[in-house]
Amino acid sequence: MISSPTTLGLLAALLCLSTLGVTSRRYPRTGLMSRDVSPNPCYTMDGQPAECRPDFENAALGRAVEASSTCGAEPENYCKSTPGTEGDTKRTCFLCDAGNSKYRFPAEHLTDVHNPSNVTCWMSKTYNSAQYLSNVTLRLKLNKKYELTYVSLEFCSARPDSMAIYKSDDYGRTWKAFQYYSNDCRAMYNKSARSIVTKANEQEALCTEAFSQIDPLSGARVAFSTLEGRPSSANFDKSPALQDWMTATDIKLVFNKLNPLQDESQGPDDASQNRYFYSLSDFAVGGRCKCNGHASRCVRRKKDGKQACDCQHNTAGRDCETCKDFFQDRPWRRATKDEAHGCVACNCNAHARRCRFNGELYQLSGFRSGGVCLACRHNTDGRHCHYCKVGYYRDKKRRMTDRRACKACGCHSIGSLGKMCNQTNGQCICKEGVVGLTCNRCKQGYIQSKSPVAPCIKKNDYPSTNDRSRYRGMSRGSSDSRRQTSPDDRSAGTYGNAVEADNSETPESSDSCGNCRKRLRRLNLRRFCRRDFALQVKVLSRSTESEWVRFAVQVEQTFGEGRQASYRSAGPSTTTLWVPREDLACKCPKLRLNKRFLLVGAYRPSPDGSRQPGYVVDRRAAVLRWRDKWQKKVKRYLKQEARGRCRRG
Ligand SMILES: [Ca+2]
Repeated sequence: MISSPTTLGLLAALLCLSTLGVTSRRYPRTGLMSRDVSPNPCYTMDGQPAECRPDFENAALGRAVEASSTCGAEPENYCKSTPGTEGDTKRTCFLCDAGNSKYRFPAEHLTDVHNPSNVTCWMSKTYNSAQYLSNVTLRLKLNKKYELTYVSLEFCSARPDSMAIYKSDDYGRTWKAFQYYSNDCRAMYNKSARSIVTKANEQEALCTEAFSQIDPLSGARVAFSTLEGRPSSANFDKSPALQDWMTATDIKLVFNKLNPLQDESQGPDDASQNRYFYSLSDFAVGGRCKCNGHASRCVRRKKDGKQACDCQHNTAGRDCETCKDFFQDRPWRRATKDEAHGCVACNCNAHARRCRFNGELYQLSGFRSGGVCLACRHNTDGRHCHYCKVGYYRDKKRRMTDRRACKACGCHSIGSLGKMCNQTNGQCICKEGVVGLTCNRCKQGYIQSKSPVAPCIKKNDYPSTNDRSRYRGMSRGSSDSRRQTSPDDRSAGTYGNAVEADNSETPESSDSCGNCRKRLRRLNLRRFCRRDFALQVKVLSRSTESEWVRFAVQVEQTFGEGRQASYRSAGPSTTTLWVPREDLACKCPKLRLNKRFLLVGAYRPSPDGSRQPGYVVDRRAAVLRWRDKWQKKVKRYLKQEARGRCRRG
């Protein structure tokens, strides 16, 4: 007699499927490759990541089982009832002695190789009567998360009256019921035997009264399928609830009650006192080492000897449940049949080794990229280390990925207004009357003074002859001017070259504002495509913080991509805009209180630390006074972006 044809049928099908899975993985589909050079199953032949899983296995095989009770620590007798020839039951008694290899029934026998022609059994201590409930537990530690499809038990004794299967998915800290078996579900477990699983209770354990009869007296199998009867089982790939339900690190069997033997009422005798015990020959759990679709095998880890997935697709963790360091551009996801969801490296232009994921930016990017580079090196800065940090400018002759892509501004400590220079051409901001890329020379018509506040003064304001000794080395074009006559002059660098300086100046360098105002008000598809954010804001307040001006703004609308195309903030959400003071002096941008603006720009860390919320508005951003027509224009851009125009452009 077998417990259930349907359950076993499913079991056979699962085993069959798993075998097929193994075969197809080991031998490449093309059949051209030999067995030893089988390709990595986690990648397609053309190198694309693909969902992969470890082989299906009996995860219990060879593992230790902790039994709360095992017979034979002190030799004891036990008796078995077997059907007699005339419909009666016959009793035969045996010895259990853990010290005797012939008569021992240890827990190892539960998970050894099951050979039907040489069955090995574990056996609990014997009990006086079935009336005295005695819980006996068996715990199997898998020491790794597995996704289990079945738990299968084969009995050497009669099946218990009541038993339960529990699982833990946190290495034994908490336990959940998997399945109850009882002749009376209501009395024993307060469960209905007629419950069914619906979408709403997919993680609920059921109770069945079908597998608890005393017959057969030995050899019965009870198999629990974790997926059977659960609505999402066909779509298990897309059901996190069911994936959780199947996940286990430990399985515990609790035998709550024995089945009373039919002849117990005949009164106790010697033999009846030791006919009550639990005994199983096989405890199998079928499943796969859980790797979330990102590994095809589990291996023993070198650092701690623990079993762990051999993670692919740039994932990490024992179950490939996170992204590897630096592969944080997208959130981690489990692989599915259709999409491997591998982790993607942050784009840091080869200037950073670490990055972190920012969900807000990911959403703003239309779910394309959310990585923020940390600790940009080589004097770079920004979310992707894609521009030069303050005090440096782009060397156009080198690629952005070059270690020397950013050159020091070298702004003159006296001639310039600060350490910042124009990031594109390296022009420092000069004090009045001072010119030169690094503000190291006096303008034509100006001569050097000794004042650090006004290092170059108009010729007409030049002091009388008597005072001249206070100003040195300023005669135009004079070779004397190159003399380094005092420490002051040394720090003033080449101020003495005032004549040459003026002639060699480009017209632009005298006005560091350039045409920034115009550029800031320009918005085209190309600029829109490069953005990290597009917002409609209203300016609430303004304050100055050293080199920066801080604007508190209310975000009235955010423009994303696809379904997120445009949405109004749920409530009034405020954020901070940071504008370099020197830019604001050029009216780049011209932000006015209580006015609305359309803001399109790239992410940069705010000056008071990258963790602070807010946006930096530099000269590459577009800042436009809000007009209703922008609504249409931005939506048009979003549509073009959705059609892939950005990628082509
Ligand atoms: Ca066995």
